[in-house]
Amino acid sequence: MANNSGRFNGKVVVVTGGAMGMGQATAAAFAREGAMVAIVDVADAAAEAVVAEITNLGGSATYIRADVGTGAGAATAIEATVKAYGGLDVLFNNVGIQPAESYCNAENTPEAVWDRIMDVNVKSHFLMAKYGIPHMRARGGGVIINNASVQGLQSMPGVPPYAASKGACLSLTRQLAVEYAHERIRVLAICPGTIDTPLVRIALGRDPDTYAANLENAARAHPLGRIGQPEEIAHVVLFLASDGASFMTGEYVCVDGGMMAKGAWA
Ligand code: BMA
Repeated sequence: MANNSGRFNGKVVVVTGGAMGMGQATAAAFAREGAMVAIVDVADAAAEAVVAEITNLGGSATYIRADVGTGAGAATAIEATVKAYGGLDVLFNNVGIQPAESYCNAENTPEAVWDRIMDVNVKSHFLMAKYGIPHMRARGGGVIINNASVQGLQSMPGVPPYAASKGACLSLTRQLAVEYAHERIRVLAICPGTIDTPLVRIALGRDPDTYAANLENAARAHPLGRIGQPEEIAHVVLFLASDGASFMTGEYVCVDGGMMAKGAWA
């Protein structure tokens, strides 16, 4: 494949939510560097398009349809990956949702919205780890990277389940890291700021009249003066999954244009 550095030659990588946004960019980046990539999602057309994009360039990718917020879905995703590629080295727990109907205070948050966000954003991370770790052990180690958010570190009005899910991702990252370090399984998290993805377009475009203003505000909240691109997340995930990060585990990395560095008074 073009630009193959070989950094991930022979490695098997699973990306949940791999059809779009950060998942798509990261799946493509892993494939460009030699990995065999299982793209797990429920958005068939978008996922097939990512697979076609990768395979047309000579890379290896396959689409696995599974709802990883359920035990059966996560088990299927891992089994199908191992069947396709013979093992598992890297798990990017990327999938996340922040649906328009979730923007409200706790009193008005329907229980079903809370449950769905928790299932997709955090339970899926647990379930994919649960079913994936035995296969990493069989290879003598592996890397799990959880996609959290700056919203797991600081907060704002209107996001109770989303914020709670992202805080939980960070705690789970630390816990798994401590538990499995002795088996050479490293566990890390990233905290993206606002990234140009379908999730963020939904978030900023809840009211189409204010979309442009919201986008400008979002850009201003980042000291670098703009929102991020999915490829800028992919670069960091690949580094964390690589041997270059061999002494990192249990840590999160903000990829947020300086947002978390900025004081409220600044
Ligand atoms: C993300 C999403 C985005 C938001 C960003 C920064 O996780 O919630 O909608 O812009 O955090 O707050």
